[in-house]
Amino acid sequence: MTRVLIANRGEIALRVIRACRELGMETIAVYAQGDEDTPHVALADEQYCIGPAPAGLSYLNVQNILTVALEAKADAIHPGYGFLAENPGFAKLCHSLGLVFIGPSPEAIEAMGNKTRARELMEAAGVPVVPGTGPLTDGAEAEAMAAEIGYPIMLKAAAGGGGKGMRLVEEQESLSRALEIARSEGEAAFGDARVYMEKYIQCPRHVEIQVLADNHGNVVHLGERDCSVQRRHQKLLEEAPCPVLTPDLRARMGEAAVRAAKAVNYSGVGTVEFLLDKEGKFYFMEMNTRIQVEHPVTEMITGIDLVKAQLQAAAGEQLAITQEDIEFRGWAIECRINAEDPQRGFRPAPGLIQEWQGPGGPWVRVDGVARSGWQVPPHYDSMIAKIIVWGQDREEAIARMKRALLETRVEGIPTTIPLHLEIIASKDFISGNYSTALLGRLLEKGR
Ligand code: MV4
Repeated sequence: MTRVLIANRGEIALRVIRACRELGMETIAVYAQGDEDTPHVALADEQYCIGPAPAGLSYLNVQNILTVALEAKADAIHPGYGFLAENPGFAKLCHSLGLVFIGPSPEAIEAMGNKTRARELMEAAGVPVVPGTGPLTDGAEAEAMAAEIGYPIMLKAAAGGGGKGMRLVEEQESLSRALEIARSEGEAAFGDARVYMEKYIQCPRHVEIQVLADNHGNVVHLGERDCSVQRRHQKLLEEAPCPVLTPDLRARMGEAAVRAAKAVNYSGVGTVEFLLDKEGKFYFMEMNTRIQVEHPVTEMITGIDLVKAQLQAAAGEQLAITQEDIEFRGWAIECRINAEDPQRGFRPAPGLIQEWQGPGGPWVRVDGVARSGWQVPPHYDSMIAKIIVWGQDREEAIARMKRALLETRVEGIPTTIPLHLEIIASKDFISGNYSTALLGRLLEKGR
C-alpha cells in the first residue's frame, strides 16, 4: 500500500496526509472547485479536481472519486469521516476495483449501520444494551412492550443514528401517534420505516471507547472519551479520560467494546458509543466505523497515532501493541472551533476570515485549516479548527485550554470560542459531574 487517495477535505484530509507522509506513502488529494488552495491540496503529492463545490457533485461523487483513483493508480482510499466514510456500497466498490478501503469490511459497516441489527449482535456478544425491542410491527405490540419496559421510552429509527429519528414518549396516550410519526420520519429520512423502542435513560453521559483492530483478529481498546458536551447531537467539546470513570468501570467498558468489535470481525479504528447513567450502568448506543473528529484526545493520553495505526492495519500489519502495553497519562481536552453564530442559534456563519491567529505553546495542538484571508465555504460543515490540549491532570488541562482559547484571535466571522470559555468556566463542567444536559442548561441560563 504505497499510494493513498484521500476522499475528503479540510482538517481530516490534512491529518491523513500527514500520517501517510510519516509512513512514506504517496498521497493523492481530491478537491472540489473552491477548495483549490486549501492546505490538504497543497500538501499532497498529486491533486485532482472532482467537481463543483456542492458535496453531492464532488466529495460524495463516487464515480468521479473512483475514476481519479484508477487514473492516478492509487492502491488505497482513505474516506476520512462524514461523506462516504460509512457507506458500505462505496467500500464494496473499492474492493471490487482492487482498491484497499481504509476502514472495516462493508459487512461490519452494514451491521453497525442498522441499529436493530447492531443491538441483536451486541446482545449476543454480551455487550449491555438498553432494555428494548427489535423492529416494532404495530401499535398493540408497542403498547405491550412499553408497558413491560416502563415509561418514559424512546422510539428510534432502525436506520437512524446520531440523534436522527428519535422520539421521547412519556406516557401511553401518545405512543401510537408517536409511533406513526417515527415510522413516517424514518421512511422519509432513511427510506426505512422500521422503528424500535428503548427504555429512556435519564440525563446520560456519552462515553465512547476507542478500539483498534488488525486483520488478524487482534483487538485492543485505547480508553474512553467523554463527549457529553453536545448541542443538538453535535459534539462541541470532548475530553479524555472521562471524569467519573473508575478503573474498574473503564476495564468493563473497554472489554465490552472489544467484544463488540470482535462480534463484527472489526478491523482498523472504531468507536463504541455508550450511554452511562447516574448509577454507573452503561449501555451500548452505536458503533462508529470510522476515524472520529475527536480522535486527538485519545492520541494525547496514549501517545498512539490513530491514523497511522489505521493505515498500518489496512496494509495488513499485525497490531504492534497488546492491551498490557497501553497506558494512559494525563488529561486531554478538545474544543471544536466552528464558524457559527452563538447569537443567532449557532447558525453556520460562513464568510471571510479576515484574521486567524491560532494558539501555541507547550502541549497545545491545532488541527485545522483556518487561515487569515480564507473564505469559509457554505457547502460543508462549519468546523474550521480543533484546539486540543494536554495537561498532567484535568485542572492543568482546563487552565491550558482557557489560555489557548483566550490567545486565539479570529476576525471576520463569529465562532464558538466564547461558548467554550463559558463551558470550561462553568461549575458543572469544572466539577466533572455533568451530563448531556450541561449545554442546554448553560444556554438556558444565558437567555
Ligand atoms: C438515548 C438517550 C436516552 N435513552 N437512548 C442521542 C444520539 C444517539 N446516539 C442516541 N442518543 C440518545 N439515546 C435512550 N434509550 C439519550 C440520547 C441522547 C444523547 C445521547 C448521547 C449524547 C447526547 C445526547 C443528547 C440527547 C439524547
